[in-house]
Amino acid sequence: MERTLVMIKPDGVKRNLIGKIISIFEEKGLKVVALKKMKLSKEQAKAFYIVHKDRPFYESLTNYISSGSIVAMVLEGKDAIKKVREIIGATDPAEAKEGTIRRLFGLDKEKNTVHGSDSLESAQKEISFFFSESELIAAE
Ligand code: IDP
Ligand code: MG
Repeated sequence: MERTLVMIKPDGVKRNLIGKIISIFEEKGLKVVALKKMKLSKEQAKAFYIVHKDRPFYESLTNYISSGSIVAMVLEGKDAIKKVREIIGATDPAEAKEGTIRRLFGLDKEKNTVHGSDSLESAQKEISFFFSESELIAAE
């Protein structure tokens, strides 16, 4: 079984979409392994998105991500990384396929409601960014 990191971004938490978003993943057969709500500092947001440090949107993105609470969760399932990316949809909600979370709830290319790891390597990094080993034991 594969694990991936999903983050509900501040726009999703602010609009009371936590339950709806988790339901979508559960209905597609993904299991919640670990879950937490927290507010990231600007420094933590910059560390989480460090791969984008040279992109023009880095400053605005990290201000936004640290502007309110987020929900981080580890989801498990067959091909979880790819499956979650499909359920989330394209970065720009306007380009995301019908029925995807970003198409349903995303506000714009930055405030697109959810994050999902894009590879095995980033999933491992992002899971350990939010969760310690002892928080990752229970899969049932
Ligand atoms: P992804 O989340 O679909 O993998 P990335 O290109 O990795 O998209 O970008 C990370 C995040 O940065 C996006 O989810 C979005 O919040 C933000 N972002 C990406 N491109 C832009 C942009 O052109 N303008 C503003 N924000 C952006
Ligand atoms: Mg990405």
